[in-house]
Amino acid sequence: MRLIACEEAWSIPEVAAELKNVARSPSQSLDKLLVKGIYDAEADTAGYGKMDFLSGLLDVEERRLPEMDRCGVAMHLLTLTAPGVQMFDADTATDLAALANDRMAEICAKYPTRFAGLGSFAPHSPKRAAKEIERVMGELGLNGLVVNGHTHGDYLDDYRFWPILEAAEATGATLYIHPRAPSDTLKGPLQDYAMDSAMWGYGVEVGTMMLRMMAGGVFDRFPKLTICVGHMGEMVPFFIWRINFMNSRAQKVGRAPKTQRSMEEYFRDNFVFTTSGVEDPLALRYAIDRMGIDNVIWAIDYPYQPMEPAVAFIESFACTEAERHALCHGNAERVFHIAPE
Ligand code: 1WB
Ligand code: MN
Repeated sequence: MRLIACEEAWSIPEVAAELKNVARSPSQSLDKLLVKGIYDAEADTAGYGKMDFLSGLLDVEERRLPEMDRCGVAMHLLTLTAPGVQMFDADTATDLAALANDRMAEICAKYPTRFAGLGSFAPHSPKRAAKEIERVMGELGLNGLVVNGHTHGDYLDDYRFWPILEAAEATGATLYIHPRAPSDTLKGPLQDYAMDSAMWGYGVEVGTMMLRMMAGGVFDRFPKLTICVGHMGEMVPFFIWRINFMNSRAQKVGRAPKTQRSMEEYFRDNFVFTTSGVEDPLALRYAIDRMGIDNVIWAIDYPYQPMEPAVAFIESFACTEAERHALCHGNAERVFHIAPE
C-alpha cells in the first residue's frame, strides 16, 4: 500500500537562524519556550528542556529518505515547521516564506515520487501572501498551503485575512492549519506542566481557530475552501455534537451570527484532518465513523514523532481495504493534488 504521510515537518537554515533571533528577543510568546529549546543551543531552558529536533528538520537526504525506505513510507508531504514565519516582522516573513517555498519546490522536483510540499506565506501581509499563494500553486507547483495558528494574536476569521482565503479557494489549495502555542491572550493557565505545546495547548489553539472560522461565517463567504488540520482533528470531532447544538442555540439568542449551514456541516464539508501524533486506534475508528472516511488522512508528524510506530499503527489498524486505501493515500492524492501511482 502506498503510504503518503501528510504532516511532515521540515525547515531551512535561514528560517532556523531567524528563530534563534526570536529565542534571544524580549518576546513573551509561549512559542519562545519551544523556539529556545530547538533553535538556540546556548539558551537557558531550565524547566523546559533542550529538544534535539533541528537536525531532523533540516535534513532530507541523509536520514529522512533512508528512514522512509526502511519503514516503507512512499512520500512525505513537507511543511515548513511551526511557528513558520509568523513570529517575524512582515517583510522578513514574506521573504523567508518565498525562500522556503523555492527550496521546497527544488526538493519536490528532484524527488517527485518521494516529496510533495505545502507552501508558506506571511499572513501579516495578506496582499503579498495572496500573490505568493498564486506562485506556490502556479509556477512552483506545490500541493497546498500551511499556516501555523494565530499571527500576532489574530485568527483567520478576521476580514483582514480574506485575500489569503480568497486566493486559497481560487487556486484550489487546501490550507493546512498546523498548531503553534496559544496566543498571548489565550495562554494564561497553559504555561505550566508542559501544557503549552503538543500535549494540550496546540489543540486548544487550533480548535479555537477552527471554531472562530466556522461560527464566524468564513465558509459562507468561501464555500469551496478546504481546511486541513492535524492531530485527529484537534479534538473537534469528539465535541462536534455539542459544538453544533450550542452554536445553534447561540444563533437563536443572537450571541453568534446566523450562518447558512450548521457547524457540523461546515466541519464535514470544509475540513479534512490527519492522524498526526495520535496513534490511537479507537480514536481513529471513531473519527472515521463519525466524520466519514473521505475526511481522514494518515500522517506521522516526523521528526516530532518517530516514523516506525506511526507506520505500524496504520498498518495494523482494523479497517476495510477501501478504508485503508483512502487513509494511506487516496484522500491525500485528492486533497493535495498528488498524482496517483
Ligand atoms: C512538537 C510537535 C513540537 C510539533 C513542535 O514544534 C511541533 C513536540 C514546532 O512534539 O514537541 C507538531 O508539529 O506536532
Ligand atoms: Mn506537526
